Amino acid sequence: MQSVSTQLIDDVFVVVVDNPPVNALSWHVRQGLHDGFGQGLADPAVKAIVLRCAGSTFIAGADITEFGKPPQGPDFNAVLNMIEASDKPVVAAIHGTALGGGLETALVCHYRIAVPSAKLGVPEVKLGLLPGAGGTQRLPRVVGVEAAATMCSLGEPVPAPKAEAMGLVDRMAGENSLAEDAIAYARELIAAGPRPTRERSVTGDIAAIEQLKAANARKWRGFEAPYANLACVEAATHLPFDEGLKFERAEFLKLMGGSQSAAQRYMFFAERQAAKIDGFPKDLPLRDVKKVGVIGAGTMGGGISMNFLAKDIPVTIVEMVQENLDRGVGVIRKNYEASAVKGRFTAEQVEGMMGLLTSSLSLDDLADCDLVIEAVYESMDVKKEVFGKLDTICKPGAILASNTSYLNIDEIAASTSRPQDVVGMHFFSPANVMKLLEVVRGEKTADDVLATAMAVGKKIGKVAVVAGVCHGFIGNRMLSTRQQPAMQLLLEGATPAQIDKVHTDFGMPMGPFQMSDLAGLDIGWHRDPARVESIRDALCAAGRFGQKNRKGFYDYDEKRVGTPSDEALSIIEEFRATSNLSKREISDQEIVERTLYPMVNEGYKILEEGKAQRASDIDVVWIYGYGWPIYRGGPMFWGDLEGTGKIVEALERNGVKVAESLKAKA
Ligand code: 3H9
Repeated sequence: MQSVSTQLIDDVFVVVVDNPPVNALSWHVRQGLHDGFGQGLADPAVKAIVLRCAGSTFIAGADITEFGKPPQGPDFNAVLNMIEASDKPVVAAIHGTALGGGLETALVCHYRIAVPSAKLGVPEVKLGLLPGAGGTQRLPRVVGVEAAATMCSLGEPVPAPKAEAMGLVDRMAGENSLAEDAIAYARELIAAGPRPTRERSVTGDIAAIEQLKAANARKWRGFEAPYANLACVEAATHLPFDEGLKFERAEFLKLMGGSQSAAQRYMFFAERQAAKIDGFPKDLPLRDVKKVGVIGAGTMGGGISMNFLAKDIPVTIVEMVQENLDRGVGVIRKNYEASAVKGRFTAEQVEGMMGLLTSSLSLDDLADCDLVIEAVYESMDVKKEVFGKLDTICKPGAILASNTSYLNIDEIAASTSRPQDVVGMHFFSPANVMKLLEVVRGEKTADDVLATAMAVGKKIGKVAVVAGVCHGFIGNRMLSTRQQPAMQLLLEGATPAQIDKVHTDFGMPMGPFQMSDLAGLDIGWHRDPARVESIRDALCAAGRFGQKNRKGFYDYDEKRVGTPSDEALSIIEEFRATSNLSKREISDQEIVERTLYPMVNEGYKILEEGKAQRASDIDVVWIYGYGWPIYRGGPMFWGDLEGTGKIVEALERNGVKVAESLKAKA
């Protein structure tokens, strides 16, 4: 396989990597670099060397598909050491993204030239890894401890102009003249000669490392990789270079062999796989979406609108009452302004986005929209009425989407004369923040409507997943299999705090009862205080509605920080007394078995029924919609790690009907 070519242009030798789509460092690229540089180094006519890439990007990293497979081709570090040891100056010419092993390759080159649009970074931490080819040792020698620690532990790429200011890029090239500019630069450097990064000294203060840990303590809870990255950068400050490399290698191998990185690498591909619709050609023509209508200016409708406005897509938002419309538009503005204060937008951008928003009290104003998303009250009758009206108003070919989180899309579609244009687009609250979008495929949804809804999701920065019609689709359907046993455990003697802690220790952002309090306990409550048939009824009857009135399963202070509530506990005790259950000790393990294992089981049922295309889509839903810890890879991946045999045994012991496919796997 020939993925590296070379060329001698007068006295400058050019090595070109061409390994689409992202020029990853597959074994044949490492081989090609080894051979190409070998040739350039041996040739006395060569006075300087340029490394550049064909296609849309510089090397975007190691080839992740090779991880975990038997090694092939030359050792990457050996190739890098050979480049760094060159006695002729070596220039990396960077466009697109120089990421991970790609940036590490650029760091062994003695100088770096980049186009203004390029980005440079070490995103390994997002794969549960660290730069394992010298990045943690060379980066602090080029940009200093603080910048290196930040780049390694957060994994965010740096735009080329900023990289130049940091000293990571030495020279900016013209956006369209990189190849020539790099050769000219290399020629200029012949007199200066090589500048091996390993020989430079580390600058900066390690106090920055502790500051990063303190600032990100919450975000990094449960993660191993950010800390390992920082340990390596810190090692660079006190170990000789080769010792530092050994330290980095050992840390890298530890992470690579662990389950966190396996989960995060799996998610990298799962996320990309989710965008694919089985049986659809890649080039299926899509419908044009240039103007969007949103019905409902409440929390969901407002959040949904913000996604489109932020991508320069005009939105018409419709409400029934002027006061609600004004409030909804006001909230959108307030949210944007708050982001502007944090530096995410400029004041002009906020005005620009608000300028794209039209508000209206009439559905008639949606007549020219290409996509209309309904986000009204969760009632089948109300939704049917809205869709019936849309059918008479919207232009032919417009996509009619419902943001319902539970209801049957087919029934909604049947209230129109164009069920082929109807699809579910289920956003997660807050809709402008949460990355998940469940795209619900109705029985009659046209292929191009489904594909367009998925593409729209991608355009507005969501991870979109196809779901089939069933109660609660993928995410909420699995959620309910957790909520029911959690309630039952309360009756048997566990406390809300104990159950929630098991979930937060597992890595979830909140437990089942914290989530119920956030959503509101009175949602769907029958509103009859005399009718107490569940713990939820008892809490509502006592006026405990959740965070909204600072009393739910927990008591909340004015900052909405919850503490266990004696009153809630005694309401639970009283309710237990009306049942014939006696209180007993509940172990944390039992909580895992009874609340998490049923979710895995439900995932298998969803797959059996064809309501999700693949197991990894279910994992994507739980990671991006509900905050399942990415380092545990989602419920399906975690189920395999935990052991399907163990799960089946516990489910059967607890009287849960086990999915046939799960049984078969056990
Ligand atoms: C590393 O470098 C370790 C070293 O420190 C040490 C070693 C000792 N490998 O995202 P896209 C595929 S770790 C294999 O849709 P975009 C991807 O699956 C690595 N395949 O495009 C997809 O395939 P398909 C550190 C890869 O334009 C196709 O390329 N580097 C890799 O939206 C297009 O990808 C990273 O973590 C890879 N490294 O974004 C960077 N990367 O079409 C990871 C991509 O079949 N990559 N593919 O679905 C990215 O962040 C984005 O892909 C990138 C392009 C920004 C480059």
